[in-house]
Amino acid sequence: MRTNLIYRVLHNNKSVVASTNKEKGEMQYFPKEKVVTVVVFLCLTLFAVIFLGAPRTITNVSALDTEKVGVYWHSNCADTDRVFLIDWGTLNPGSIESIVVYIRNEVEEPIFLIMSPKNWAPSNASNYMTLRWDYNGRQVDPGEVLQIKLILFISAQIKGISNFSFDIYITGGQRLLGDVNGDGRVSSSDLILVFVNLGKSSEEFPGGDVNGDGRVSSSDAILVIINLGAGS
Ligand SMILES: [Ca+2]
Ligand SMILES: [Ca+2]
Repeated sequence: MRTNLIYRVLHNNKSVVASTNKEKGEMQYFPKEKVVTVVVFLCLTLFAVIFLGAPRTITNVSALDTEKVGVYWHSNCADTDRVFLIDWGTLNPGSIESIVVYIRNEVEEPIFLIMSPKNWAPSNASNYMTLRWDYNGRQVDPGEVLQIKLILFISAQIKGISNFSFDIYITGGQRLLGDVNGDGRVSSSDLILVFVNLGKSSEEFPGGDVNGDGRVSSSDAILVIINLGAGS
């Protein structure tokens, strides 16, 4: 087995690194500059792997599933503009992506919008991503079009996932009492929205006026608390 012993010597008035082959008793000389370059490269690589980690990006596509509403890329809601698929592009951990769509009420009665993500693949992807929208909870009349921003939050702690998908289900229905953000269930997120919008009128933030008295107040927060956990 070949064993090398590395040590520094003075050779022809230049500092060099010498390698002694114990088996053959030969002395080999290497320029100091080359050895320093290799050592620096290895140190930088080690630093990058340990402290920066490998570059991480995530690709993602969402299919759109709708009932009672149509989702379009533009406000004129042409049939050729229907949104069937949302490509979120390349995402980075800790980033936020948003996409603007136009949602039209396509039934003959006023509705409230309900949106929920589903069919996460892999299933644990939902631990690291949150989908929200800026729908303010107002009633949507037949044929009326709302501009809505869908916002995807990617956790900085995401790991083990480089590619995933989920579907976005958007429908219309009756308002579930206390479901301020229109995700079909009453949760702490709804309570936070009420507190953030306290004092606003129902025109400014319709979803927060749970009891319909025209203003977002602590009474609405109480109703949300009473209904916590309702919905799917
Ligand atoms: Ca909710
Ligand atoms: Ca109220």
